Amino acid sequence: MSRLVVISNRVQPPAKGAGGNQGGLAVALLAALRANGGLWFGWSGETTECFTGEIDFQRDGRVVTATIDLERQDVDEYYNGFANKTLWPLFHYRIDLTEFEREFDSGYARVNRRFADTVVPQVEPGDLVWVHDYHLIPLGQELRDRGIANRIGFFLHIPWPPTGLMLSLPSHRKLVESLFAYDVVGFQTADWLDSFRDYVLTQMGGSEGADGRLTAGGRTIRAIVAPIGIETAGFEEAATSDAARFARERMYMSATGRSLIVGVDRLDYSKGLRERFLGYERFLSGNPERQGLVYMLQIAPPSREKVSAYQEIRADLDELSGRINGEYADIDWVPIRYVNKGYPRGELAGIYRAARVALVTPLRDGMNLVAKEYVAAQDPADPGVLILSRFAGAAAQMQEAVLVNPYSAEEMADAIVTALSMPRAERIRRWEALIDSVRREDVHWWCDLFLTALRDAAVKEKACAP
Ligand code: GDG
Repeated sequence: MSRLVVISNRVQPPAKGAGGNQGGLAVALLAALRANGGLWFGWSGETTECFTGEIDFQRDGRVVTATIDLERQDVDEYYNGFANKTLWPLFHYRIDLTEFEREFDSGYARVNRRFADTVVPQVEPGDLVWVHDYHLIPLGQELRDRGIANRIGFFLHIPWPPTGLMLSLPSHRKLVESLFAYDVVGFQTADWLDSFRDYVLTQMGGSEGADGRLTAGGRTIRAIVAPIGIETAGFEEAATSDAARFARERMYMSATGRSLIVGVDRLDYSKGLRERFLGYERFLSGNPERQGLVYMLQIAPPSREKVSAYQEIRADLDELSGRINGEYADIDWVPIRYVNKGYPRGELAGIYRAARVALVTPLRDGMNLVAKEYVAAQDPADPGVLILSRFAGAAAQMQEAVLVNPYSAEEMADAIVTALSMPRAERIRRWEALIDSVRREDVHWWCDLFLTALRDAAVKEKACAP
């Protein structure tokens, strides 16, 4: 079987992440690499005075991680700049937060070139190369320019914006053209793929062939839908581990019989935390008889703290949670416990299991792994209820959740009442349908789906060559 070379912005050395605060993507990629064996290349998260291209290799079983340090200017222009001040807000439909700066463009291009220069000597003939996410869209083109003829795939973890929004990016054409250097381009949902296809057909004079093939500028790619899953078996196990049991006990003891409503999100404006707090407040004000019988735990570890929009949302949520607590709390009850730190995976699984309801209500989200983790962590005999935003990619696979419009405080308040009063039989029926797809379409299924498309794409192209 071909070796896998994964390239993503950040790399999680396997040893460091074990049992720790690893994000869903890190867990997913490690699972793929362990199954295939291979190399994971990316930024270390560290800065250096002058870029050297020196690689730090670490081996853990069949997985080798290879990381490079970047210059401060790279981090400012590429990571904080183009990736997180331009592409992230724009691709999450937040044009009001999108910043366009030429330095961001050039920093993004420079770092993609640096990644290519450094990784090219590590790529062996026959390797499958899998590039991840919006930080590295032009990397495939940079690899081709350096003579890499391997099969190269790209997976976008976040939404693809509608064409009208995409056009507001000054370098939109160049960015999309560079995607045609890949063999396969994967999206989380049919909605994001539709938006991409629309751009290609209406803005590039492209055409559509069979089997998801899109041609533009004389080049053909296969565009597919591959919804990412979680490592379900591992997560189900984590939910009954000692760490999980201990966390659950802690929750029960401190809850004194109250129902827990949980939210777990990186502190990010796309996750709809402000709207969630307002929805919960509407629930409290509209249902005074339920006050004191429930509480919300919102875990929100800070992220991207150098970007001002993230500083603003943090201040905003501090203020809002404080106001709601000030207004509704009693001497022995606080309606919102708002925690700005992360918890180890096992504990998180226990917290999910202790929760009667999960609020997963992003305003826009590529997929959302928390929704799947919550389902995987439930007690089959007495499962909790998932309230899920219609605008999360996960909604396409999780129709048995209680689906809500996160912009509507009333809908959210109604959904909380529905969830809290849902009879056990209905909770079990919905959960069984949800866990079925979370188990079937797990991270291994996702990897196989993408990598099979990538292997097939190359075979078909060779077969068609004159
Ligand atoms: C992008 C896309 C897409 C959070 N707090 C803790 C913790 N987490 C973990 C969760 C989950 C992960 O972080 C977050 O995953 P999401 O899917 O919600 O979101 P993004 O970080 O925005 O990721 C997203 C994803 O890529 C994968 O394709 O689903 O749409 O935006 O796994 O559990 N983990 C631990 N402690 C915490 O306190 N251990």
